[in-house]
Amino acid sequence: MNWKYPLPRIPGSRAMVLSAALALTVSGAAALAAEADEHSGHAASEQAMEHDHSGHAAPEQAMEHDHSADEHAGHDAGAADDPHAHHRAMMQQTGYRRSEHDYALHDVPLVDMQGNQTSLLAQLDAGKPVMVNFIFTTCTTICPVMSATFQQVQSELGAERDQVRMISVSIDPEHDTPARLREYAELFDAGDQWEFLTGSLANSIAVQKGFDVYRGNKMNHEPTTLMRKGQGDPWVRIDGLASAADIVKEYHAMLGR
Ligand SMILES: [Cu+2]
Repeated sequence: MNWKYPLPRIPGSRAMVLSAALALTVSGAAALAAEADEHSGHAASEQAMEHDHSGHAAPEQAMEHDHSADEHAGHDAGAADDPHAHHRAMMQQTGYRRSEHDYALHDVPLVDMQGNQTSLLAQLDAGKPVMVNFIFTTCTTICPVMSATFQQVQSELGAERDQVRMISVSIDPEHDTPARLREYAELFDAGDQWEFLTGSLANSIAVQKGFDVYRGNKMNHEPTTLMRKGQGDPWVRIDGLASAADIVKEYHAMLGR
């Protein structure tokens, strides 16, 4: 284990994320969230307000009506209501579900964390196996866990990491600027093989819909990891908070070794 701690103000957070990724605890994630908020300089009140502009109307949102109502009720009352109940319940689930899919993906314009114009297919069809997840940097629930899991995956892969391309797509691209994504990538020691992508909100949603992970509201997003051996191969979809060991196991199975 060679975790670095580049951010002295949050010495405990990395360990918390890691332990959360292995044995999820609500308190650990909550503590991480609080510390991450502190680091990013976003007061809790600002974050609560963000729930508002995450409410991009969509058909799916109707199904989450109760959840949304809770979120809005929580704005004035501070933390009285729990907008993260959905995710907390999810984080207490163990195991994951594996399935295979052929997604008809369109070549959506995106922006990488250096600010360069790129596109979904340019990122995916780079002649390497790919792993994809969806995150937003101010998420205080499952995204820190998923990012810590990717961090641990790259660590477990060791030198083999150079053969895979790991991609995290922001589902809050209006907030997740390239600079913000670089900061986030550094927090998780992202190696050269791990790219973070942003772009317009419409394009982020298009990518999410392409992978059937769009849930109408960033607060409702689910922990899903997708991987593909190569162009033309099926996508292996991992639903649930799989451990790094599980993801590496599925990755190796997908490669056929
Ligand atoms: Cu999240």
